[in-house]
Amino acid sequence: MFPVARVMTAPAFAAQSPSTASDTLDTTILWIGCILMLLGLLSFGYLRLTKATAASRGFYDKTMLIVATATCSYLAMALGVGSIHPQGINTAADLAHRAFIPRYVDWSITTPLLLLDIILFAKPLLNKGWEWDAVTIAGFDVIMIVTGVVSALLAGTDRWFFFWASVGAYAVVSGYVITLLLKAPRIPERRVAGKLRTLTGYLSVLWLIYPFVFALYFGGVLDGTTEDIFYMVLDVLAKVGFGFILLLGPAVELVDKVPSVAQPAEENARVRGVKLA
Ligand code: RET
Repeated sequence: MFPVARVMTAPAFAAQSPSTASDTLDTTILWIGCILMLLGLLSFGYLRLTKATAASRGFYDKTMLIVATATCSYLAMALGVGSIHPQGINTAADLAHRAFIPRYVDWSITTPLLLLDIILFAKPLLNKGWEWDAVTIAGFDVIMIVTGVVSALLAGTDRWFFFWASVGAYAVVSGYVITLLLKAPRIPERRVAGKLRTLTGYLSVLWLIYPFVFALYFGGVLDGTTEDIFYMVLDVLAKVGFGFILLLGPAVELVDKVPSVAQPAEENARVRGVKLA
């Protein structure tokens, strides 16, 4: 029903064309991304060694896993792996029209981990059964990325069906994060409540920019180099910036000590109508 676009890996045209100034700039941007992610990894490793407690170390480990994944993905992209041209390569302009597969593999691993960081940090707010909320939100997040890849690989109008499917999944994820943002003030420990507000607000604003970059690039408004710059800056802020906000200061060590403030009324609303034997 949806004809998948022609995927050409090494056509004669591409093999013969000399690399252009914008190719070199693209590669430089990807190397910068790789180095910044690596620096993030080293910094979080240092914080893990000097600051983590038995209860908080999971936050450090997840954050390190996130930037380690991104370091590999940026390295792969900088080395030219997995660049797919959905429309084929027939002219020089087609070379700039591509989707980097490592980018989407990276996002499908790291965005659920980022959400998990937020959900575990918000644990004092969460009702019984929150583990299922976490699975559901991570599931919608993976749907968001996978439909995003399909959208990137399709050409023509078919692309936009999947784009909107991805936006639908994004709305579920973002809606959940915003409920945590709104409930954050219920947490009595001021430093934990403040940090949760910052993390959820920061994530909500940054993640909102991705679909716009995607739509503007595939809609022909942004060129490949500008798209690369946007994604690199956003990725560094969403991973390294987010990691520093999460891990600096005492909040991550305190969250485990905060008593649950989950509201019994919300708990009851969920089980209303279920009779116990
Ligand atoms: C896509 C496809 C088009 C529609 C939507 C998208 C959302 C992407 C997001 C990505 C977040 C990435 C992060 C990476 C961290 O390094 C896939 C572009 C809604 C929200 C946070």
